[in-house]
Amino acid sequence: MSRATVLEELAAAALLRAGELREGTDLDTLYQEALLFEKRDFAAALGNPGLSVVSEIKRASPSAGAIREVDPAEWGGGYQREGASCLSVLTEPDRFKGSLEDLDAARNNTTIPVIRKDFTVDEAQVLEAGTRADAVLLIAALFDAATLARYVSLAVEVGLTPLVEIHDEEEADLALESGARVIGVNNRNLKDFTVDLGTFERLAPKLAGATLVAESGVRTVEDARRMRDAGADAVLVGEAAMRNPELVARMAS
Ligand code: IGP
Repeated sequence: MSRATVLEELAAAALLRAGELREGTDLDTLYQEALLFEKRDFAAALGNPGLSVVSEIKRASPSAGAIREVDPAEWGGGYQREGASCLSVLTEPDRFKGSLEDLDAARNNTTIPVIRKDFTVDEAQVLEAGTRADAVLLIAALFDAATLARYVSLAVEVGLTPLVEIHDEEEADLALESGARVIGVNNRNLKDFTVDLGTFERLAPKLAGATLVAESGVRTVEDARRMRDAGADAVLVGEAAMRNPELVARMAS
């Protein structure tokens, strides 16, 4: 019998949370609230002529275990002062020890756009992101083509930037067909956690026209340069920035 991958486990847990969310609120109310919440422009913030840095608040992860206990308000402010263009805040509670409160705290103490980083599997969660964040992560591996396109449109409708995350050629096609303008290439394979910066280098040429974010495994200034040279508009840096926030200033150019 095959063991469920961590990705499947996280998606299943997210589906349960989505069910609770739907029981507690109706979609129309969430939709109206999302429309009213004033957004910061995440896509535009990645448009620097050089390399933009999206710095992540991540206390723990399935691949790294416990990383660092931080106050998200203070840490978000610190990242902004280091020159981050945007923030990424994990809101997944079990394996990443995040929460929506973390997202609110980081956003309220900064003026840069913030993405909700979670395993979004339901439109209620897209709308929920729209009530408190500026962008939402949509992991292509979790959707069929029609659903992904629908969630991309819904996000745009409520003023969110959808960041569609891919890891291979097939998902690259899905992302392009979904209408996403901002595409993240995850260098980490979420099924076995191996990291290869060559993933971004291989997929970037297929994604001409989109704003490109190189995600995961960017640990040094050299790694960041390598991603920029391969066509990245931005790097998304989690663990390395959590351990050494000064890196952000050195990666941003
Ligand atoms: C950051 P790293 O290797 O710098 O800590 O990675 C970010 O890319 C990673 O946290 C991430 C992620 C995700 C987390 C990428 N895609 C999806 C949760 C869900």
